Amino acid sequence: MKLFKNFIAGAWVEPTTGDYFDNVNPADTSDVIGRFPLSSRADVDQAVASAQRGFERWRRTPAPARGDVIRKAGDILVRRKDEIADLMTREMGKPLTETRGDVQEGIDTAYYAATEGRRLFGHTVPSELRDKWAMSFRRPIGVAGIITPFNFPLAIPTWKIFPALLCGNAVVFKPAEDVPHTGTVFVEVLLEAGVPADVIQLVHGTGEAVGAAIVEHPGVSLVSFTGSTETGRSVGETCGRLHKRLSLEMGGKNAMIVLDDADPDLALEGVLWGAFGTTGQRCTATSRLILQSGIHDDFLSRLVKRARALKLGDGRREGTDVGPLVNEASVKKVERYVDIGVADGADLLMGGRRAAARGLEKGYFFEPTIFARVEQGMRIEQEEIFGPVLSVLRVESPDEAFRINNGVKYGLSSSLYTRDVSVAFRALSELDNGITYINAPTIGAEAHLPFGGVKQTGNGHREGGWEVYEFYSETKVGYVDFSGTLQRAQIDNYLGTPD
Ligand code: UN1
Repeated sequence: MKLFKNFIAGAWVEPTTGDYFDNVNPADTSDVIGRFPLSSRADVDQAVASAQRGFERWRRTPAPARGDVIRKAGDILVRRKDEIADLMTREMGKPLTETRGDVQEGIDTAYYAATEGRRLFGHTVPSELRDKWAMSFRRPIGVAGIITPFNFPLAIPTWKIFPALLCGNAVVFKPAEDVPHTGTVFVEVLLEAGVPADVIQLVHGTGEAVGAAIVEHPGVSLVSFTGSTETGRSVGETCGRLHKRLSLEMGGKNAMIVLDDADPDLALEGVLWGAFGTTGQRCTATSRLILQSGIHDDFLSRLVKRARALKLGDGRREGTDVGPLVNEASVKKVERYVDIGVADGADLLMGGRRAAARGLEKGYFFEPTIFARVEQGMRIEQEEIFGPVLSVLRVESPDEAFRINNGVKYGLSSSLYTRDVSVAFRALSELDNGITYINAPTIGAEAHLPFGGVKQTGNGHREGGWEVYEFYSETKVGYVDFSGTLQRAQIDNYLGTPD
């Protein structure tokens, strides 16, 4: 059995605990990928101490040179794309087409970050005084604690780590326990690209032990976390108490609205991909479908027919549409929500249980599940399930659909299918989400645009695009007075008449 290690202080090392956990293939639990460290606070202490040393050097490396290193990481990801996609599918289950897309998102993020090294814009503005310059520029912050989920095992770490490094910070990285192999390979890629050994640290283990130790460590100045809203709340409380900069990306309850005038074929393809892609385990998954009454019945019966034809299976096998859930706890959670939906009076049209077909018994497979007659306020309409469960609601008008879309505590993405351009633009301003798609499902964010949500999905920061660089750097202002005299701002320039 292969034993994997942490990467701390420039070396691959065993955890101080001596304890490990098994990383299993969710499509076949008899396939154990390897054993990974169950680290503790002591490992985090060593990682942070090394990262602090790394930061002192890296922050002085010019940003374009840091960008060159990240470009090389992008090149290595291009070279290893298929291999990484395969190992990612093996440890978390989604089909190869999706894991290849996941790696591609990392590549896109790398190349964007590389060029950002030659921008990182500040401002130079006129001073109110003579012979004085006023400007702002960006400075690195320190050690960044990066805590990532299982569903985009490469893309999400790259969203955070590339900008963090580009801005001159050092990183302590804890990948989700379900995807430690992808996290390990990503760190190998960074090292091969030339990230100095003490600038990146990898500490495997649980959120309770390692995640909490990173968040609480006084040497970690900023934290970026993607995961559940519940965990995010406690991360937020700790960071608030310790005055740390924090970026949170949390849950979603994303709706797709299909109006009577929409192209039904297009909407059908969209909802199948949005609801059941990644087995529904995306923060952006389409978990609510809001149908206008004129198309409701017809659309729903076509949807059920198409969803029944989705092929469940090992994501590494050609032709698989939907892979397994990631682990047993996820299956239990989805089962619990199916029971809740039934008890609350929704109509279970299909699915609702573990898949029992031959060849699937060794994995965490769950049938694509559709509930109809879902009413606003039911728990399956309000709460994030993170599985292949779609709740369908019926509305009379676009306004009713908008109200339902907005009536949840989350605000990540939304989608509207219509041919009416006025309704489409109204939706862009009325829907309370960080992202709204017109005539496309709730998933499909691109690396060069800001990603994130409103309300309890986030805390106001964005990943991706140009905005993320503001999170990973601090604005500094410089004034240079070359007049040779004391010039008092707000005072001397108002003493006489300007000439
Ligand atoms: C997530 O949903 O967890 O928008 C991230 C998408 C991907 C990223 C999603 N590019 O579907």
